[in-house]
Amino acid sequence: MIAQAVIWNQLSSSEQQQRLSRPAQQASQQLMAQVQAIINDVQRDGDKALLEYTQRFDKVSLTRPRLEQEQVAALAAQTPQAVKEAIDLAYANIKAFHQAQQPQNVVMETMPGVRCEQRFAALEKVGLYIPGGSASLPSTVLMCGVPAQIAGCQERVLISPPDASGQLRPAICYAAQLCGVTQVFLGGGAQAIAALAYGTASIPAVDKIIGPGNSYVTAAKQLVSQIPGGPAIDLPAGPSELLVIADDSAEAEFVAADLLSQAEHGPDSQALLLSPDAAMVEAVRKELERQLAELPRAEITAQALTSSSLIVTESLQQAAEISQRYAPEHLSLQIRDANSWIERTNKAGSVFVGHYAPESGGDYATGTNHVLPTYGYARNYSSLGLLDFYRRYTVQELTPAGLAALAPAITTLAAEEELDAHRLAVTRRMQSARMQKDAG
Ligand code: HSO
Ligand code: ZN
Repeated sequence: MIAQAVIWNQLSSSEQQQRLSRPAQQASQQLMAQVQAIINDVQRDGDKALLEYTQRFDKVSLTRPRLEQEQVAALAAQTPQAVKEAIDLAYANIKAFHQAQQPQNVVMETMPGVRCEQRFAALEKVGLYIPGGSASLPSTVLMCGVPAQIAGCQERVLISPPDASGQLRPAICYAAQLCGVTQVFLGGGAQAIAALAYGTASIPAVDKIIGPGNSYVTAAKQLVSQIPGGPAIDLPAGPSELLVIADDSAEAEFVAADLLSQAEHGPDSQALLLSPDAAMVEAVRKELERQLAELPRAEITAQALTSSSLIVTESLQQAAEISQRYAPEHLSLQIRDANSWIERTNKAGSVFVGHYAPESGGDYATGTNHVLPTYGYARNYSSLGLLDFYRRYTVQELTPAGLAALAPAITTLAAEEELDAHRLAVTRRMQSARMQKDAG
């Protein structure tokens, strides 16, 4: 049974809060402790610990975590032709859209003789975590692998939990090959993240860990990012979320189909509908019931729907305000003149505009990235993009005249901060014969 719609203005503020809270909120103390213990084991025992956890959690006994390039190639070759072609098309679009995100270096003179630059350098080693779980996601390989390839990261290490036969699905291998992944390993969960962070005899320690995951993976990424000198991480990408804003121009059948498409990801996924049109909300509710019955993953999907809500708002404006407060991973605007609402609803990882932009379009093939901030982090984190595979650094060069122009400010500030050595690094130059000579 799909829950009845609620009217936003009739909810108390704590009920409103409850409706917008995520089912899998922040990792508990207990989960953190469990994950830390796994990380410690992998730090100490490397591959051996990783393989033991793979045996325990994935129920697969492996002799080593590495999948050799020939095995990857052989598996990739088993991918059905239609799947290869679909991956090829998605790859082309994702590549085109991410290639257009190429960062530009900045060079300028802030004052005559004072040249400042901002440059970008690709990260050398990136670890791409591809979740396993109830669905195998070759599309996630593309979302992480394509920007790593375009940026030119030298080592692009993929790790993903093995299937029951101790391998990866052919389509995962095919996508990995397209993205020129340099090494492929078998492993999942916190143990895989720990292996990428500390390195093992067979797995290199990486500079940054990229990719979505369940609450264990997310907790492990947070913990390893605090290791002194440890890896950077991308963004908190947890269970999927979709918020749809619909008006009376929407098609209830499409709206329900989109809500179900995110709900089917997992029991802790969340789907919300906001509409000022009560009749539309009721039509969507009926559609959800009808369509849910036909889904192969109906059980998971129904579970996700228990933490989902159908909400009648007083206006589109109110719907927009609620969306900004919730900050969904995906926002779908199935309303008239949808483009004009984007700015007012921009706290979202990715926005789907109009009646013909199903959320699953962005999951696979439009070209946008599907690794997006969840849990409301769309408020302050960005969706994964090409820039996440670079670091930026700055450069400055001063002529004698440039230094002379800056000297009073630098020496005054150094004196104010009582940092005399700082001041002297300038005055010694100013008083030097060398500088007089070079100034000409
Ligand atoms: N909607 C998921 C991504 C995905 N969907 C992969 C299908 N495959 C999180 O954005
Ligand atoms: Zn999806």
